[in-house]
Amino acid sequence: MYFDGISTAYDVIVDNIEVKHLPKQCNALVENPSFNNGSAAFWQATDRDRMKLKLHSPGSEGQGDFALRAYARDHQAYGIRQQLDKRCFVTGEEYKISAKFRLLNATSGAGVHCNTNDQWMSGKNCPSVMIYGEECAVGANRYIYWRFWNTVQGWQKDAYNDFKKGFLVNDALASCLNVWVYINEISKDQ
Ligand SMILES: [Ca+2]
Repeated sequence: MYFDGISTAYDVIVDNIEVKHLPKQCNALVENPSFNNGSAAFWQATDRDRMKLKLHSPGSEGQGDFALRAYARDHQAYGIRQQLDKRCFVTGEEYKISAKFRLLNATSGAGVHCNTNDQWMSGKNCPSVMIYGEECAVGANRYIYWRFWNTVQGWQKDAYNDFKKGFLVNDALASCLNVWVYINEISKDQ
């Protein structure tokens, strides 16, 4: 560790320098998954000026529990995202994504249906999850978009609905400089 580029006209005073090892958290890759402390830390709006994020209660555990609500979105592409620890993505490793989703009408706030048969952005598709890799050494245009469509049957409009998908890390994903998880491509009317 060294400092340079500081003018010799100044003295340099430093205190309490530490280099800490931050352990990889590959078993629970997503930080702050359940908003338990009433905090949305680690989560971002995909486009800060075109939508809003707010904690929402009841969460999936009922009253007093929190979930995160993305609303006032002016395009289907907008949603929430979190950057993942890309050191966890080693070729051949398997991950399981799980989440609980609700959909509310953007105007009335009432629960709404979606169609799990729609494995594309139909305007009626259920919430899905995307793994997005940036600046990858392998892959089309050096970006990876893996969308995991929601195929859970029997969507209940007035309840939290389970989402579960698995994926295998390949060389392309393992090569990316940054990896994000996105929840987006849901009709802006929901
Ligand atoms: Ca929660």
